[in-house]
Amino acid sequence: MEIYQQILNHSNQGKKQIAVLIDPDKLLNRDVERIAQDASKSGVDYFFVGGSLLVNNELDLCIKTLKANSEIPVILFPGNTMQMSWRADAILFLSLISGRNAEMLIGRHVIAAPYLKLSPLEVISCGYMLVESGKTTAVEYMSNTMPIPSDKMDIAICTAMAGEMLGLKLIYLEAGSGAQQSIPANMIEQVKQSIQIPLITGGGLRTPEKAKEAAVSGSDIVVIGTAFEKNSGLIAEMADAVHSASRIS
Ligand code: 1GP
Repeated sequence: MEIYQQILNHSNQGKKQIAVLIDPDKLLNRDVERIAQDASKSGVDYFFVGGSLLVNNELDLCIKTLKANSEIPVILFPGNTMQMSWRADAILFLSLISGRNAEMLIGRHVIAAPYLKLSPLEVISCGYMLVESGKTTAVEYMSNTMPIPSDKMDIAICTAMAGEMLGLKLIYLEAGSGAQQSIPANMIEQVKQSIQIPLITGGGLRTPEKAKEAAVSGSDIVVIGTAFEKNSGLIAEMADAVHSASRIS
């Protein structure tokens, strides 16, 4: 089954999913191997792979290692057009709809389109919304955009609604990797109630309690990266916490 269809089915059935974010620059290959094995044992649903800036050119190796150690689908989560690889299964085609930087809204997409057309990757369009989280994040700086203030619910809701009306298939509420404050629960709730398409949230989730809260509030996919970089032993607990928020039918 195509990955988007799987996300949609799970969302419709109230089954919560967890994605482990791998930033190839922040991990040694042996750490990627360990995370892949722990994630497989823990029932993790997806790997997201990417970073705001990759310096070490380890993207292909990283995906190869994930594929050799698990059967979990690998979805590119690119910080820029150089972060693409045919080894992955799918790509989040991110349009930064919280910002007003034309390059991030459509410019880079035009450049990437012919490559993606030729590739076997499943392309999943995604409205990417950066939310203010306490300090300047790498995404904010690299994208040269202003995040949505965390108390401006109406802006977040209307932005997500507009993204859905434009035909985007997912909405991603992002506090930024390593964020001081994760996305407020009431923002997740209100955005979820305003759209029909699946909702992804992430950034700054460090405990199983916070991960579960994000899922209970309405996230269909909860993304966690930094918390696992030093302690992949936490993956099982986080995965259980997210999955336990699923609606029982
Ligand atoms: C970043 O939302 C993800 O894009 C994950 O953030 O690294 O803080 O878990 P963390």
